[in-house]
Amino acid sequence: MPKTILITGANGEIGHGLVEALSGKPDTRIVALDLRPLDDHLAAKCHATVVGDIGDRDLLGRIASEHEIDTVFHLAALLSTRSERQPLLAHRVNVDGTLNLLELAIAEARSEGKDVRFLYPSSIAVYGLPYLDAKRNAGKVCEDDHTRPTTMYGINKLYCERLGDYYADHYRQLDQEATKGGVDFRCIRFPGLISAVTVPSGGTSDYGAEMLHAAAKGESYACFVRPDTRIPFMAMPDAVRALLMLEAAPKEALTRRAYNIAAFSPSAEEILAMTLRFFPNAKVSYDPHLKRQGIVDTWPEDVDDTAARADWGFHHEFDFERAFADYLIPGLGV
Ligand code: NAD
Ligand code: AKB
Repeated sequence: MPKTILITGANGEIGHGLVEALSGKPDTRIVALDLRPLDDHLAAKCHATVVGDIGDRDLLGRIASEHEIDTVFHLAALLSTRSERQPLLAHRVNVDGTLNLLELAIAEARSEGKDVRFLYPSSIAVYGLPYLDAKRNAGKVCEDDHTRPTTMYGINKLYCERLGDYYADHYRQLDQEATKGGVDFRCIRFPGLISAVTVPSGGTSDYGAEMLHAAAKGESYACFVRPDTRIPFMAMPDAVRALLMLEAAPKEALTRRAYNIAAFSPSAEEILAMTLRFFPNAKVSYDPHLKRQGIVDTWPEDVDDTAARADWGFHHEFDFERAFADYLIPGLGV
């Protein structure tokens, strides 16, 4: 029996990498859902594609009745900058939408008497360092420290992690009838991701990827954060590989539900220096945006990913140097 995987937000940056990676696996059927039609080359790799809103519970019900879902990768969300611009919409999509997907997963688990794996991409935005010196002195932040986010997006992500715990651990306790199967919720707190094939939009870590993609196109770029701004980043292939590794990990090996993962933590100035190595004519200026700067100033400079390494063998393949030399620059196709 092939395994059926529902991917929400499948047309986004992670979705592009995930659909490609999963389509190479035998006995896997991808059901892709996004507000926007999937790019043609991605749609061709899916068993079914649905254009629609994760807020539409009737639509989710129809998807569940047409497909026996084994795993959900719930990627659909509004990212941090967009969420600050439209906080009510962000709450509706990021929280209510996630609740709808968790309901779909638990209903599927109960009707089929099996565990449904639920992979949730959280973010370094769940952290909130109160001021710059605290950020600079915090070192590698562990999962249980500094979880006082100040953005709608970070608050949404942290709360949805808790919702995942609830659906996995507590949802059944007051139930009269004991049922087999439940939601096996697993979550990664991703750093800012940089892809060679897609350009981000709506996030606050976007400056790294935007700088590089602008340089590759010969366009000038005004970076919206100060040169000394430092947050964790990761190359997209490592992020997609991490999701697949966590999905495949045996349940008994997992000691927590939400895991940090890390790769490299350059400052904006160091990203520019690396970009100039490959594009010496890149035209980059700094024009810090007060609010966006304020967001990244609360995110950690680095995170501790000891638990991910110990529990499910996470390791990054791309450090800063290799991410540019072996993945980003060749993938940009210039
Ligand atoms: P993205 O913005 O590229 O993709 C999100 C996708 O969700 C888009 O294709 C969009 O059309 C879709 N979408 C938005 N609202 C929807 C709705 N109501 N119904 C259905 N689809 C909807 O984002 P991404 O970079 O691919 O991120 C995927 C997930 O990973 C998000 O949950 C994001 O918070 C998380 N994440 C991303 C990063 C990063 O740097 N890219 C870092 C940490 C966490
Ligand atoms: C954003 O900037 O909102 C995302 C993230 C780090 O979660 N890229």
